[in-house]
Amino acid sequence: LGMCNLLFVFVFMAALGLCEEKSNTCTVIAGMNGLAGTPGNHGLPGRDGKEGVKGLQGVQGPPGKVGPPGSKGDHGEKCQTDDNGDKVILTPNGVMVGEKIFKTDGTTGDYDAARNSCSHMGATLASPRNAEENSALQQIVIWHNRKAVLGINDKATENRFEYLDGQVIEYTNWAPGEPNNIDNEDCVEMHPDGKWHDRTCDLAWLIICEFYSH
Ligand code: MAN
Ligand code: CA
Repeated sequence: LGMCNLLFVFVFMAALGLCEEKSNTCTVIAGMNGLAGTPGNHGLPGRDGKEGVKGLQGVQGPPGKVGPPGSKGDHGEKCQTDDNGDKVILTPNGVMVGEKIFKTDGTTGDYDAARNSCSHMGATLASPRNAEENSALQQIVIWHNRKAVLGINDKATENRFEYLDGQVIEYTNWAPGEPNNIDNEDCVEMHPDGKWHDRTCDLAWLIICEFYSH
């Protein structure tokens, strides 16, 4: 054994002897503070908080369902082709053919009333002067399903049918067997088929006037 080891053993044994001798009175010197412990477990949940402030308005939602169908609209304007293949603009109360406009307000009256009514509107009683005008006028007669009186008569001379200005008519569309003057008939009516019949002037007809668009 070297010197150093001998010394170590000596000191070690001496220390043991000391403590054995003085074990009842051994003073314990306070140690250093320990390290901090690990964090504790989570605590119990807290009580409910107060109600929060109102949130912001949300974004617009998706479009709603389709609504129910609307009510029926007014009669619109009808562009149609007449019996002769001519294009006419037809409304419930009027038809435009060439530069002429046939128009009714739906009222009825005898020949004198019809003539006066049209005159008051700055117009004349409807007088179709060709097949195109005749079929255009016919559309209104069909629409109202009422015979109309024409601005044509043979009041002055029997069987000499003339327009309101006194000129002899240049176009006719008599029904078969007409005019027959069966009752001293000086006035002319149009039926829904577009054909003409001479009749007495005191009947009640649909009043249709003619205007010029220029
Ligand atoms: C029938 C036909 C016409 C005539 C009328 C008169 O309809 O004979 O020609 O104008 O009767 O009521
Ligand atoms: Ca007749």
